[in-house]
Amino acid sequence: MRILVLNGPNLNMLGIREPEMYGSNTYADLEKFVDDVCRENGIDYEIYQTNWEGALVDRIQEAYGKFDGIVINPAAYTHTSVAILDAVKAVAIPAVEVHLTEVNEREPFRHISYIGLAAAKTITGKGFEGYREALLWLKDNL
Ligand code: DHK
Repeated sequence: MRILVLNGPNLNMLGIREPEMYGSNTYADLEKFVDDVCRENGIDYEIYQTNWEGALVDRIQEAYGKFDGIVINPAAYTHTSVAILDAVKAVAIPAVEVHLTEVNEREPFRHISYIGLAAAKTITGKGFEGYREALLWLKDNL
């Protein structure tokens, strides 16, 4: 089983950005966390972060025929991107949406999720643990 883990804009700033909201762990820490979970559970994976919407669309399209599941935190594009929603629908690869923070308890514009319309599951507010839950959910349900 191959899982693609995608992270959107500003997640590369973890550890620096709004630590009271996102915590003090860095993006490198998140990469290591995902690596540890995948190793422990025999999951073959790739992880990719970009600040560019089109790059996320490209990676989702390129996953067609190569990956069995997607874990995606589109970050701010969650709330704006029809293009990312359409890409996930186009490849029809089961996707789990993850957010580090509890988006539904933040500003109203963060309550809207386009990707959520195509996601098999949504996990919010659990920090890095949300990625573990997403990876294991895909492992158990694919
Ligand atoms: C990350 C972001 O960068 C925000 O734009 C989203 C999400 C929330 C998160 O909780 O992981 O609104």
